[in-house]
Amino acid sequence: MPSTRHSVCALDCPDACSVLVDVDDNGRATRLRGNPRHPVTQGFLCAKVTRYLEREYSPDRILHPRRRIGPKGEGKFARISWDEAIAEIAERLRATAVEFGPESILPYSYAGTMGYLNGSGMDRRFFHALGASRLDRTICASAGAAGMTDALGCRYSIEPEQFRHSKLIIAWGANILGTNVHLWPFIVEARRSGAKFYTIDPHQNRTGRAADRHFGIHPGTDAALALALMHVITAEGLEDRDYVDRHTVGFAELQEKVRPWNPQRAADLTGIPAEDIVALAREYATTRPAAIRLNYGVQRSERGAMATRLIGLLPALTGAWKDVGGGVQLSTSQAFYLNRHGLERPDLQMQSPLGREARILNMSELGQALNTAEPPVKALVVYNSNPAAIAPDLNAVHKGLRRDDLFTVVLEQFQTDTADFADILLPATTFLEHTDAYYAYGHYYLQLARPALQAPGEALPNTEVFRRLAAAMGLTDPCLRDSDDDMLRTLLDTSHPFLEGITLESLDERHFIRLRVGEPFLPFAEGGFGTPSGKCEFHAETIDFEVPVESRAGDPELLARYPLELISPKNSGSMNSTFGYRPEQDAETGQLTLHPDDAAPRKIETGDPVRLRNDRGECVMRALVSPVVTRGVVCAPSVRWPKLAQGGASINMLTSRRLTDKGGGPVFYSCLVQVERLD
Ligand SMILES: Nc1nc2c(c(=O)[nH]1)N[C@H]1C(S)=C(S)[C@@H](COP(=O)(O)OP(=O)(O)OC[C@H]3O[C@@H](n4cnc5c(=O)[nH]c(N)nc54)[C@H](O)[C@@H]3O)O[C@H]1N2
Ligand SMILES: Nc1nc2c(c(=O)[nH]1)N[C@H]1C(S)=C(S)[C@@H](COP(=O)(O)OP(=O)(O)OC[C@H]3O[C@@H](n4cnc5c(=O)[nH]c(N)nc54)[C@H](O)[C@@H]3O)O[C@H]1N2
Ligand code: SF4
Ligand SMILES: [Mo]
Repeated sequence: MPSTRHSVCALDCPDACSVLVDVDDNGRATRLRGNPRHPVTQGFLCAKVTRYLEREYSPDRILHPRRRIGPKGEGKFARISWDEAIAEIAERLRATAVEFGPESILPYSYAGTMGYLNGSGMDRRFFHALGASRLDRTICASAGAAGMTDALGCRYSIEPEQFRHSKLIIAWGANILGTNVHLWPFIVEARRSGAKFYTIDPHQNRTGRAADRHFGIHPGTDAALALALMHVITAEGLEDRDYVDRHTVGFAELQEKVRPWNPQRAADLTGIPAEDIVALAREYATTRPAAIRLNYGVQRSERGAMATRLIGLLPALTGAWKDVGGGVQLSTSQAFYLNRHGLERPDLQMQSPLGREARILNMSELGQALNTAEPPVKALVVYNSNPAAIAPDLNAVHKGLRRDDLFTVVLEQFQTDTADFADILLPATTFLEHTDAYYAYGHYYLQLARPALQAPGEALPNTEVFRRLAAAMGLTDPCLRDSDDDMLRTLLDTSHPFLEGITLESLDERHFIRLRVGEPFLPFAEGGFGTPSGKCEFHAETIDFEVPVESRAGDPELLARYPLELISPKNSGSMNSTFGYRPEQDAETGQLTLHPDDAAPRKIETGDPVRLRNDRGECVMRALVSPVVTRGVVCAPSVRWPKLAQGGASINMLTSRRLTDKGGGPVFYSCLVQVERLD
């Protein structure tokens, strides 16, 4: 009988959709649909995942374990059995730990799946029990998390469903139509009731083109804009006096701090005219409810944490948190107070041969970790990630991955650039094929998915691979033998009130359950900030502003050689590098948008091949000349598969190893380059 099964989209996307899988008599899926009952999914999926069955049943899936037979990076492999693969990995890891110490082993993973078990479950237990190096998972959001925590003492956000009540919505470094499409229907609803929708972005992408107003800001200058908005709000007495008095600390000092930030000063830095800044400040402070959708674009620059913090302070000045449909949304993930300690078992490090907490290596500095760390990294285990495409300063990363004395294991679904560097390559299941529980960073529903489809070939879930490795290495802690359901029960074993009453049984029955955050969730309507005082603490003494070194106002010597600001934001048709093998995806990520005023002196026209370069590297793309980018900015949608690009080089050959002001994040969008036409 044809049937419909439930799943959850596991991709690294705020929407975390509830998915329905139509299955035919033979257990083969015929269609994926958005669950109409889920309040945020609302019955539709994005274009890329609507087509996910092509990926699921692709002849290019990795179906069996493989051992490398050619040089590293070439991608030549021979099939081996699971027993051989596990035995060989166990033996190599054991020998490496004995010779160089367990910290010479490094796991490397990110959010290929947002599932708890396959993302941070048995893998963490395994590496903790070994005493392997720990990985600081900073590649995406850590600067923003640090900035928001500085602002609010925690990271609660307003929820998508509330946007329908807003009267002014600002997408600040947020490409909603491209990366967060399930927020859009709520914005459409708000606009039908008269709301205005503005975007603040150096690139007027699809979202910006659909806005009532677009503010084309210079990259990395958002803090200056936020300071000037505060200047106008406080100078004109537009703050919410009652809210400020009752729920904030340090207003007088803040007012003093922002006094020098007159609109003209911010205009010079941001490129947004002073009168527009004044008008925006007035409108923002006097429109209720006012919502800011701040996504992660702002924090991928050198001063990204400070910018996030200052934007995060705005609703405390205007009292926007009091309103349903008012406040800021960056991420909702913090409210998922599950038992991560029990899931990940960091305490196992103490019983490991290391006997203490292992060192932490920052994933955004993978190039340094592989080339210069002491003690050296001798074994690398990669899963849920494609570092050979997505990491900054990619030439250094490739150099490290090519080392002959590095033993590399990769768990993958597809033959990515990273897979090409593997010594042993293991076939991984997709989210349609394994059990997992899912948090979200764009809504407040916890979800559970059971396998909807049978795994093809010999593909295995990450959980099972690490279970087998633990057994082969003679690791004895009983938690290393836990089943997926055992791990789920541990994960749900928490006394936090937001999780009250949520059990494995109720999740199995209902598939998604709203956290008990209240409805609507108004985290700071009555104060309740995550600070010692419970108030929003402005801490004006720690507010400062610096322009990024790599920007038009930055290092003049660098600017003379590399006069264009490169941003490499998300593509619309993929998920970072996940669908990079699709030809139309390769075309999208192979295109560089330049402003006509920057193209003309370089004699570049649409369709021309162009070379981008800086001191770190170069790559070749195809030009699209258009005023949708701010003058002086070039935009390369990311992330392309390097091996599909000319010379094996994509945009991350140019991005910097520098880290953000806080949080240790990468500065993908603070990057100076030169562009020239290729003849
Ligand atoms: N289709 C699709 N969806 C995705 C992804 C994908 O690759 N493709 N990736 C997923 C992931 S991993 C994440 S983290 C989220 C991210 O989702 P977003 O944060 O929305 O994505 P970004 O493209 O990183 O940045 C958003 C916007 O910030 C702009 N921007 C760049 N620099 C600046 C700046 O200095 N100031 C301002 N104001 N704006 C700036 C960019 O032009 C972009 O339009 O999306 C997720 N969803
Ligand atoms: N230039 C530039 N670089 C960027 C960014 C940018 O905006 N510009 N964005 C950055 C950001 S925000 C992020 S989050 C990172 C993303 O970096 P990654 O998390 O590495 O991103 P993906 O390209 O989504 O790769 C995920 C991989 O995991 C695999 N995978 C999926 N599910 C599973 C599973 O269950 N098991 C196993 N073993 N594998 C699985 C997929 O096949 C895919 O190859 O990229 C960063 N890099
Ligand atoms: S990628 Fe995002 S929008 Fe698309 S189906 Fe998955 S969760 Fe939904
Ligand atoms: Mo991300």
